[in-house]
Formats: sequence, C-alpha cells, structure tokens
Amino acid sequence: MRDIDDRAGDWLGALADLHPHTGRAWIIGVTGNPGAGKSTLTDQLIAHYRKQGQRVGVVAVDPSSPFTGGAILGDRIRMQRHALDAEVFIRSMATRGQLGGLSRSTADVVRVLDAWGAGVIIVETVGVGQDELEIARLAHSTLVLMAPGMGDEVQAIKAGILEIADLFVVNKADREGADATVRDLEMMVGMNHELLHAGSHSFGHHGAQLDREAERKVPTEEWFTPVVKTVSSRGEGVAALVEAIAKHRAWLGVTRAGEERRASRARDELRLVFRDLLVEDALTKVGGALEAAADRVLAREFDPYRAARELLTLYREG
Ligand SMILES: Nc1nc2c(ncn2[C@@H]2O[C@H](COP(=O)(O)OP(=O)(O)OP(=O)(O)O)[C@@H](O)[C@H]2O)c(=O)[nH]1
Ligand SMILES: [Mg+2]
Repeated sequence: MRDIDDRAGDWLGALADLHPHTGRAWIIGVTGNPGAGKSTLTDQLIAHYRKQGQRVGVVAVDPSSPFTGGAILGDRIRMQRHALDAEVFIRSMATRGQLGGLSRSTADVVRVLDAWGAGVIIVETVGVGQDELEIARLAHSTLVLMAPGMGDEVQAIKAGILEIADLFVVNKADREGADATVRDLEMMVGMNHELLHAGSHSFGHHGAQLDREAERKVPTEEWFTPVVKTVSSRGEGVAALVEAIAKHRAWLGVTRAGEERRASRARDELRLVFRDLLVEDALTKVGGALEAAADRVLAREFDPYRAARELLTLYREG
C-alpha cells in the first residue's frame, strides 16, 4: 500500500497486478453534510456486514483540510469498536490537491481493499464538491444522508444530489421533523420518477429501445430511490437499510441500467487514470519551462492562457 500511496516505485505496476483480484467487492458510498451521522451509520453497517461474515473495508475521506483534522479523528472514534477486528480495515484520507486528486487516490485504496478480499467497501465523504461527486461515482450504491433540523431540509438539497442518490437515509429519526423530511424526500423522488418514466415511455414508442430490451429479456423498470429512516446511534433502521442496499445490488445485477452503470464506471476509471498519466507525462516533459513561463506571467509579459498554450505546444513537439 505504501508505494501506491506515495506513488513511488512501480506503483502503476502494483495496481495492475492487483487487478485480477478485484471486482468482487460491493462499494457503498455514504455522503451527506458534516455531522449528519455518516460515521455512526458506517459503524453500524460494519457490524451488520461482519455478522454476515463479510470482510469490510472503510475509506473515510475528509477533503476539507490538508491536515488530519477533527473530522477524521471523529470518524476513528465512531468506528473504534472494530479497530481490533482483523477482518475490518479502516483507512482515512485527508489530502486534497495531490497529484491526480482525491478521487484517484480514493479509487486506488478501494482497489487495494477489493484485492484484500473485502466483500463490502464503505466510502464516507462529506458534501458534494467535484471530488465527492467523482468518489460517489466510484460506488455501486450511494447513500445520501440527511438529518432533520440541521439545515438538511429538502429545499436545501443541492442540484445533482438526486442524481447520485441510490438511497436516501433520514438519520437522527429520533429528532423532531424526521417524518416531514421523509415525506418531502418521497415526494421529490416520486416527481423525479414520474418525469423519467414519462420520458422513457414516449421514447419506447419509437420501437428501437423496446425491441432491444425484449431481445435481452432484462427487466426495464426504473429504480425507485427508497427513503429509509434510521437512528444510527441506537442501530435502529439499519437492518432495513442493509436490506434496501441488497435490493439495489440485485436490481443493478439484472437491469440494463446496471449494465450502463458498470460501463460508465469502467469509462470513468480509465479516464481518471489516463488523465493522471497525461498530466505526469506533460509535467515531466515541459520540466523547467513551466517555472520560466510562470515567471513571465508574474512579470505580466504573458497572460496565463498564452503561457499554457505555449507549454502545450512545447509538450507536443517534445
Ligand atoms: N440523536 C442522534 N444523534 C446521532 C445519530 N446518529 C449520529 N448521531 C450523533 O451525531 C454526531 C455526529 O455523528 P457522526 O457520525 O460523527 O457524523 P458524520 O456525518 O460522520 O460527521 P463528519 O464526519 O464530521 O462529517 C455524533 O455526536 C453522533 O453521536 C442519531 O441517529 N440520533
Ligand atoms: Mg464522519
């Protein structure tokens, strides 16, 4: 893991060697606002999957600070009862701005845990920044957590969250306002479902899609994003959540949507790795020219756009 972490030695080769041993883990993304209860829920999920006899990997991502801050410490404490279990591996990641980005390094750690034999890998991330969206796309099942009375009201939901949520979890259901949050979410999911359904229906009349689906004999129904209520601190609702995740897994396994999801995950991953290699290659090739160009930008001889274009030309010719 060290070489892969530090991008040292033949880390790409090391990852490539792991590849044949990967692809078996179910990757669960857990995202939501700070303090919504992600780590507390993750701790409960670990306990459930351990009871099923699964090996569990956890990656807790805190992009907010380049230092190992309070949030990560909190994550550790919430999951402490699993610290001595050899079948549980918990890993924290806390550095933004590293080469290749947090999404790439998270993907690498997930890959290692997958090869280690984790049946389930839980990835905890805060919020919906670019890194977090990429990390969410890494997961097979993405859980979006809300807690009532924390500004997590449905009106405040950011665009894009509906797209990435495979399951909504209203945590802290012991608090006032939980039922209203559940109702609001269910209404929103219902409206979205109707929109999607209407769209695919009229498209179906064109024939081509229907024929293709009939040929393959796969179910075509859309996933209806469930809203599950939990009190993570007491473990309530967690069994129902585990069941809902299993349903999502089964659904992805047999539908065309699942096939598309697998295809887009493969594409996304390749794109990330390729982007990484390109950047590395380019930075190596232009070498000191980058510093020289930066000096000229600083002296306002060049604008950064022209400087970047010239570096690109230099790279292409090299
Ligand atoms: N009342 C109540 N409190 C809860 C529940 N779940 C978690 N908490 C508490 O909420 C606080 C935050 O929980 P965490 O699990 O650390 O939340 P988090 O989303 O991981 O927070 P960050 O990692 O900092 O973003 C802790 O004090 C928990 O004990 C719940 O269901 N009900
Ligand atoms: Mg946490």
